[in-house]
Amino acid sequence: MEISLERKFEDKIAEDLKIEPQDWMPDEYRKTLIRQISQHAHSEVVGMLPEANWLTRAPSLKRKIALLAKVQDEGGHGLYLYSAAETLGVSRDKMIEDLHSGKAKYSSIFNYPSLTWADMGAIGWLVDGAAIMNQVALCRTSYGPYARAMVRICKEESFHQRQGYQIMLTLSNGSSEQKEMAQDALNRWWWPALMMFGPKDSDSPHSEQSTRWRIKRLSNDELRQKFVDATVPQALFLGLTVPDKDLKWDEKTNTYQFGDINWDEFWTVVKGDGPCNKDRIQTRIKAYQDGEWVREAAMAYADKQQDRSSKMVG
Ligand code: FAQ
Repeated sequence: MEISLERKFEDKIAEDLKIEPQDWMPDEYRKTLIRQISQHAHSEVVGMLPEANWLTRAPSLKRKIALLAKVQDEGGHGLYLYSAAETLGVSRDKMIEDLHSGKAKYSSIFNYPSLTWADMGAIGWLVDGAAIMNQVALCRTSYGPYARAMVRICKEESFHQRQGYQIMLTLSNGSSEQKEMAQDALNRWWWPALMMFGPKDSDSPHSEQSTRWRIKRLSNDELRQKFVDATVPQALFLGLTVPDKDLKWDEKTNTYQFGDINWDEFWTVVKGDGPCNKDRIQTRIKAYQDGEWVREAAMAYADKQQDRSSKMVG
């Protein structure tokens, strides 16, 4: 019985069909998806914080509206992703508890501070740019609810990337102080953006199995390379310098070769000792506690609605 279910699952994967919540799936496949999707959801929600920091200081009403819409979108992405993870049998409360206790991860990138307005440009351009590179590939991931959430998320992320690039373009064509601010933001966000794709393939414990199950469609290194190749010409167009002395175009492979990533820094941040890790989690815990009354009111309203409709049926 079990063998034929497993065979059916493997056949679906081989035929590139989607696995749906009601389908049988190996426990490890379910666990891997819960881990990845919940971490992805947490990244979207914690990822609201560096930009929220600048909402009250946006330089114009137009910029403020665009940034506010972007930050709200990220919260929405978190919600789609928590819902996708819930279809695998994990509760939202459990996922949030794991985030607050430090058991669950979220993207390393959100543990860096946003120091100037130019960081709003760099985050949209580089962080959303890196996120899209990964998420476009995830539109073809094997688990149906995750793949479908990604399609909508990618559409919104591409607007985010453009609003960030547009800020960088304005600053790069502005006064010398503004151009310096843009360069400084690129200097600080470039390497952390490359780290977003995760450890080198040779040091990535989950890659082999996730690739076999078609959860991952491109490897960490493949996605990182695609990001570098797409982004370096954008930096050149801005007249900015990518902070990598080893960066060079390779005629043979038609790709940019780039310098070594500081993996010690990456693991320090992932393990909880980055510049803002503690602050980010404390802020999330406080926001969750402050929102208790909203959740209670929403649940009371939902219960009342249910009461009313069961009375009407009765
Ligand atoms: N940060 O074996 P692998 C966004 C962990 S969304 C922290 O390679 P895997 C939108 C990894 O979890 C950004 N931890 O793992 C936005 C694992 O630890 P574990 C988020 C990392 O899963 C923009 C260990 O290292 N995107 O930015 C990181 O096969 C602007 C070994 O690694 C996603 O989550 C990292 N960077 O591949 C929002 C995309 N990298 O779990 C607001 C979905 C690795 O065993 C503003 N996720 N680790 O304890 C994925 O594609 C994959 O999970 C990877 C990692 C590629 C991130």
